[in-house]
Amino acid sequence: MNTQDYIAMEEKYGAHNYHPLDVVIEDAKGIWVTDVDGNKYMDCLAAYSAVNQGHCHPRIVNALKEQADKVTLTSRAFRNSQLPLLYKELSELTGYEMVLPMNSGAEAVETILKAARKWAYKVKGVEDGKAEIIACTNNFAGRTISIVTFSTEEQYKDGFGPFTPGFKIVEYGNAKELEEAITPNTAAFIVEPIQGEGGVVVPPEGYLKEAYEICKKNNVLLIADEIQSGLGRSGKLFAFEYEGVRPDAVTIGKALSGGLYPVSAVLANKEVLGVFNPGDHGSTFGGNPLGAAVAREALKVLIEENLIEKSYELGKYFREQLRNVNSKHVKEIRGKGLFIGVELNKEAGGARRFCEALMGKGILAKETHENVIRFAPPLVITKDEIDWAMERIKDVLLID
Ligand code: IF1
Repeated sequence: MNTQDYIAMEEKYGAHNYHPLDVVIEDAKGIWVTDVDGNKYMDCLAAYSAVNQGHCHPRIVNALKEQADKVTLTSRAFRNSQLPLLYKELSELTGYEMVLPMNSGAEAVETILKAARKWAYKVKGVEDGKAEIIACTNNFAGRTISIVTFSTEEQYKDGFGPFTPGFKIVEYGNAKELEEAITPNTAAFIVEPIQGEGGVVVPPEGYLKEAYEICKKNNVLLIADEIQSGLGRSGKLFAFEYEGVRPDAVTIGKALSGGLYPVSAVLANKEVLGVFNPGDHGSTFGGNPLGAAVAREALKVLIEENLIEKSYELGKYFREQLRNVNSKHVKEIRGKGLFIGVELNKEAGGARRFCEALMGKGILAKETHENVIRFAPPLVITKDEIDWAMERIKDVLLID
């Protein structure tokens, strides 16, 4: 079978809930992927930052294989020998007292929404059923009905009502609006320190610090959704570090497993995660030993291979090289670390055609929000490989 055969089969039997590029990947290693026709591409999306450690990192693959031959799933009705070690290692790495493990990012977000509401009732003293949570315009936090309730992307909500009450939206980057939206019933403010799907948007300097102070002043939990921006993507362990704040809770996922297994988690101190009592919340696979073993090794690779520092340094280099291309199409180049967005002018006709042209030159990148090309390769990329990519990106940005 060739590319077209696979595409025809996928289109025939699969729900059409995506519009992927017509590349059928069969093999992947590091930053390179190979399609079924033998064509090789540089992956500049890294599965939306789930493979920060590079595709099929040998150490993480081995951790998966070894654990798969021991025990993979016990349910949380019993204990296992990997989860306590993941808890300890995550707590020591991040400085948060407690961890609640889940599987997808959306489940981690749903978990912290529940914890924030329960904290509001049990700790803050908000009247039962009245808790409010504030989110930002252009957020992306997952696809469940409660999470799309606070999406500002109409398509993500269309046809999925009725929605979950208790959410408010404020403009991303606008601390004044946040302060005005807070009431005595406000439980939490959830925010991405850098918005991914929103178009790799870095908020104005000082915004997160101001939001943190407003939350502190009003006894409101600050939740940082670092599922995409976290774990080295921004050039720091967490993007919130650029503002020197310590959110009350952090959601992580994606690269927590290096792309080998769905693992996500909520990090917080006892005051927040201590609201859960046995039986309040959970999941069949949440905290399973296979995912825990994979996540432990994925974190070790991140630290031992200095991927966070590499993301910082090579991200700076990559953005400098992009700024040196004098393209009439480019409106703004932004991002932190290897989390880069190239926003195009409206006249450029949308980012999709540039992504298709990049694919023709052996680079896989994904457009976001119509006019932004996102460059977010695995953090194992080298300077030479960035130079290789830049030769091709330059040609594409200079097309008519
Ligand atoms: C899709 C977007 C990115 C996330 C943040 C939570 C989640 C995500 C900041 C939920 C997930 C994924 C979902 C995937 C595509 C991708 C995406 F385009 F949808 F918005 F990355 F920007 N918080 N993002 O970025 O995590 O439940 O997916 O594990 O749904 O198409 P998840």
